Amino acid sequence: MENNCLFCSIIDGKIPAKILYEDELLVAIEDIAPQAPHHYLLIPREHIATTNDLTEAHREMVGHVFVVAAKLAKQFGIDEQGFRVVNNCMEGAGQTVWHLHFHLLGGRTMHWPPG
Ligand code: D5M
Repeated sequence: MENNCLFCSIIDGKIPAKILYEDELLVAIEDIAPQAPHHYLLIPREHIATTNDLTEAHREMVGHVFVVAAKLAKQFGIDEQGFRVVNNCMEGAGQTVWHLHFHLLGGRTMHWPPG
């Protein structure tokens, strides 16, 4: 738990969010500003600021994020159409919340390359 961290506060129940899934490693919530019909955030419980701060110790957690993303995609029926799992690392890539998180986006056609 990091002071003044939005996602730590959500994980701690101090700020409300629509929680879709949680386990010992992560919490999945609805994004407050959805960029697609389905837009969820997978947030590790551990406060890690950015992908740059990951170490070998996080290997299991990061793998788990993708396993849970696939399960949620199936649960919400976006697995066949296709979906994206996105991590924005640092301001230049669009990161605005400094607690590692992965966007799960689906329910519309995606374009490549992303903006
Ligand atoms: O993504 C940060 C994401 O966090 C962005 O899509 C909005 C979302 N967000 C911000 N505040 C909230 C709250 N309170 N609940 C749910 N979602 C939230 P980034 O990749 O850092 O730009």
